[in-house]
Amino acid sequence: MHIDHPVSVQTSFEDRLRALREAHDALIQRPNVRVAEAESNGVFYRYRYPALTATHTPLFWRYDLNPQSNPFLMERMGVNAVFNAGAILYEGRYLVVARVEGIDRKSFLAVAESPNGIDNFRFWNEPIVMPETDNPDTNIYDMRLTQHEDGWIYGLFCTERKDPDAPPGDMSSAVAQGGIARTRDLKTWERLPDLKTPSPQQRNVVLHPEFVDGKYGIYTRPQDGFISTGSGGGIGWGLAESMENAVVEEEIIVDPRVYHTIKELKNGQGPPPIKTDKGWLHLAHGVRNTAAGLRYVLYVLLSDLDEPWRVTHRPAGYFLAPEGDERVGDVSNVAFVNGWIEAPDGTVYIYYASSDMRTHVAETSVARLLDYAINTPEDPERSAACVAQRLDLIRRNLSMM
Ligand code: M1P
Repeated sequence: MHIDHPVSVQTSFEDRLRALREAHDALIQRPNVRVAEAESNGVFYRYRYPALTATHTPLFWRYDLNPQSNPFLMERMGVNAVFNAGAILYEGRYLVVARVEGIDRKSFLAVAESPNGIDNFRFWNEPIVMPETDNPDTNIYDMRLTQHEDGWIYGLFCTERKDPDAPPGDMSSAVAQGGIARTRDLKTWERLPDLKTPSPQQRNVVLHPEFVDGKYGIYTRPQDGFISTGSGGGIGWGLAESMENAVVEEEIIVDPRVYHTIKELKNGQGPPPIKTDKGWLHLAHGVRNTAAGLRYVLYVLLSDLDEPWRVTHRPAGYFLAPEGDERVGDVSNVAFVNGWIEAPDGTVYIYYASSDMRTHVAETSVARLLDYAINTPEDPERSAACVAQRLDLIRRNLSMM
């Protein structure tokens, strides 16, 4: 009979701890590598390794490191995934607020910091302690960070609670709403009341960085149910007088769902838009249904500088779709984004997540994104028109050869 001795000897515990620490340090310190020129479409560059995974979380979040209470040095509280990260350049530091999902399925939010925005992401010692409202959240996730011109950093996130009207035995029906908190240092957070809108549910709610007509501009995603947007027509927009009691009385649709496109089923604003001299650059996600389930991809929009709710350019199709290993995870075939950072030199780091598992970084620039947004043809919505569009490109190219 094999007897598994609880370690028995202190050195075994120490050896195992040393091995875990060495592996963890090596992971955190591994330099990330931008893909080769020919592996990029020129619009953006992927990096070879994920920027953040469950394994990047500190050992002391997962293990009881006391040999007396954990003689086998077993993981006590595992982490399942690190994904859907908000991002901000804070006092010159590259910070993301990641959605960390425990193996108990509950998500919480935690700051990880990198010296360069690409690699060496290290979590701060403690996750964010997000105060609850009178109606406690069951789950919180997907924070969008906005440095607002009022001086606060706002974190808007999804708060999910069990549907109080769910019939007995229904353990799935839930209600999603826009949670709001603000901070000055990303350490101490003040929770504000959830956003109120005319829509039954909300997810993917994002605060515009500047006042519009003296009010707070808020991107919304009206939805009838927890999963299905139902009659919710796309990415919405509304104004709120204050963030201390944020109410959007009227929602308009700024980017609708469209038949036979990458956003036929659902869409949602990603991070807060980036201001440029040609308009506001937006990154969003679009969802379509397939025989293999939902497919989430990222797309770009450009909107008017003075009227950010008025979209001026809609490049056709997706900007980034999950590929290779990115396509596999707890929710496969998903690319999702809620964070990007514009560096002082105009480089843009996009923190996208794959398949609800891990966080990646892609690199582009404001100049490239503007060129892409302005010069990529819009979707003409019919095969024949798409062929005409492509023939135009082919013939112009051939005429130069
Ligand atoms: O599972 C994919 C994504 O599903 C939701 O996004 P949406 O509301 O657009 O369907 C979110 O729960 C998101 O966190 C998740 O990544």
